[in-house]
Amino acid sequence: MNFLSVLAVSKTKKSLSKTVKKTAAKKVTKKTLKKTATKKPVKKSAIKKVTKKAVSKKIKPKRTKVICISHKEDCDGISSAAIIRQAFGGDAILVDYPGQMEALNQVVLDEKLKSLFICDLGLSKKTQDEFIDILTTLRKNKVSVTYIDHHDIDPNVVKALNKIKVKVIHDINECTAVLAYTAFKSKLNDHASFVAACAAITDYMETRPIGAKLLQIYDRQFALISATVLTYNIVGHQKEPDYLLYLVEELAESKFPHAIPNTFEFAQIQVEKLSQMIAKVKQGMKTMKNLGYMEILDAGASGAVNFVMGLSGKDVGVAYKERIDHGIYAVSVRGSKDCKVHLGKIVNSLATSLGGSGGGHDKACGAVIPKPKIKKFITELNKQIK
Ligand SMILES: [Mn+2]
Repeated sequence: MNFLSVLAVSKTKKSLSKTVKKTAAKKVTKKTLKKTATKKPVKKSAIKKVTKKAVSKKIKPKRTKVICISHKEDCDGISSAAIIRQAFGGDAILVDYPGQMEALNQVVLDEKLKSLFICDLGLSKKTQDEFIDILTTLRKNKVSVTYIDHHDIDPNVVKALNKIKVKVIHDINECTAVLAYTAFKSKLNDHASFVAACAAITDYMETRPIGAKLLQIYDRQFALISATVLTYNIVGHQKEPDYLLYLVEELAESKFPHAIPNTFEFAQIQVEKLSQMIAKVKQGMKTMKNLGYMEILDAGASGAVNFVMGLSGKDVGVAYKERIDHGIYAVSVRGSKDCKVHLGKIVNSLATSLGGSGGGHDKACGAVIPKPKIKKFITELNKQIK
């Protein structure tokens, strides 16, 4: 459902520092790296030398750690992390789009990292080069890297990743959790198919070939209510990283969403908030020829965007929320069934040209737009989607 929806930007660093334990030596390395990076971002040889020096003073630790960096904002990301955890163990680092690169820059410093999985995190023109650079460093350090995703991707990025022997599991026709389930089925129990089916539902991909087969194992209504309650718990706990990690653990341990304490009660609170959102959107929404749009002040943009599209009567809806500390707008875009253009591709180019970033699927995507450019983003998008 809400991939590039970009919810909480600020908490990622905090949750990261909790997850990734840093030794003193690493801290020094990081400091040096940061200093170097701000002066000359490409001076990699210098960084490496410093890293080596710091490390050589002690015994090189054995690489044993498994880490999965996954999308924290929706059921597909959380379910993917749970499936990787069941198949390979290890810990999850849950991020939103603005926190994606920061997380990668952290794990690259982890001398114990053995294998890294990156799930349900699409790339944009702005992030793809840095992504390849970081993964190149990881591969040089003999870290096994698996990238599982279903967002639109530049074919040159796939080529570059194949070249450095990153395992790329990419298919725009199924959700990430279904791709992960299919790839690692032999390491998973029966319940994992339910976790994948829930992800397919919330990503609107339960009618795709594999997604449909998995859903058909279960009673449809049972799967729908489970997926929906899980989604409301994920969306409503975006600022509580520990709770999201707890959800990953419970799903990895084959718990049904209803068996996790208080999930239905919490979902009821979310449903009530959403019903209030309908009234707010009716009041505050504006339209242009080809789209409806609205600035959201007190909730996530991704929770409102479907209402903006639906209630505007247009085939494209845009909802955006200011990230005050960052000087940007987090933007969510949705298209109806009648929307014939690929919104993810258009938004990727447009956001990049305005100094932001973005992308995603044909009918659902998101962007980060510098604050002064938001009006331009909307008027340009309106022009490009007719
Ligand atoms: Mn997804």
